[in-house]
Amino acid sequence: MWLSDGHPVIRPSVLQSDFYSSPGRLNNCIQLIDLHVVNHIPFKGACEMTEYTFYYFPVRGRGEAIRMLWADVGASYEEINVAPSVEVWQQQWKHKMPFGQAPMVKHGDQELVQSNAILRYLGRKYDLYGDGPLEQYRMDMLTDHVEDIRSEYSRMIYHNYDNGKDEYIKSIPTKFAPVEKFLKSWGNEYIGKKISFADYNLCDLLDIHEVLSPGCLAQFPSLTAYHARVLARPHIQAYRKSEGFKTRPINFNGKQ
Ligand SMILES: N[C@@H](CCC(=O)N[C@@H](CS)C(=O)NCC(=O)O)C(=O)O
Repeated sequence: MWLSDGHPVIRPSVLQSDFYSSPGRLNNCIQLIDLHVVNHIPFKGACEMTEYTFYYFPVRGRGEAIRMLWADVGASYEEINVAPSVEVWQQQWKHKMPFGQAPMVKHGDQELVQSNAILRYLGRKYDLYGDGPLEQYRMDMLTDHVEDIRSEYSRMIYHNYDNGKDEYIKSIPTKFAPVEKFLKSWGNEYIGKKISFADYNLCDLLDIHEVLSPGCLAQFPSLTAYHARVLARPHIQAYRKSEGFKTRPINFNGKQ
């Protein structure tokens, strides 16, 4: 209901000069252009056809795995930047989020929150949640591990970058060695036999660690091959060539 409270939903038909005067809005415009490129749908009227609305910050953060999943399945979405400024986030959006945090996805009349729950929802919807209890357990188990690492990474990035970065980098092998071992012993192309919601999440985690410490995955051959395999998927490749992806910072404070 709160979506109809007058906040401007950005559509191609309103790509007017005043939109370019605000960085947040410009970012949304870029996202819509990417939507057109990635999903091969006609630009005119594209928004009328979008299935999802994504409320998030203009960063990769906890949104990127969701964006990757949508890109890979060819789903259409429009993105609302909830933080063109910190004040706008705090005054206009934060209290509207069930847990006071983003991302949030609007799908039909459902408002979905908690990034991992959103990924699982999409996983169920698009048959990206493995086959049978064992595969699903493996996806859940690695998603929990990704969450543990992501939380620690975020604490370092936002609260202890200058003093904590080196120590964090030293801990990277300990974090990824078990994942290497699991992927190798399971022997699949992905976590399961076919791609799943959990692969986008793990792939994004690998991406951001390669940015933090280039070459840090090289000591893990299975993980390196797995990472390359996910990135080689045609829709993922196209998505990563888009301006929206290329210009989107990893984190809100510019540290990476
Ligand atoms: N468990 C939540 C965590 C969400 C979260 O930490 N969101 C951050 C951005 S990634 C946020 O909204 N920060 C702003 C705030 O807390 O005011 C999820 O996975 O969605």
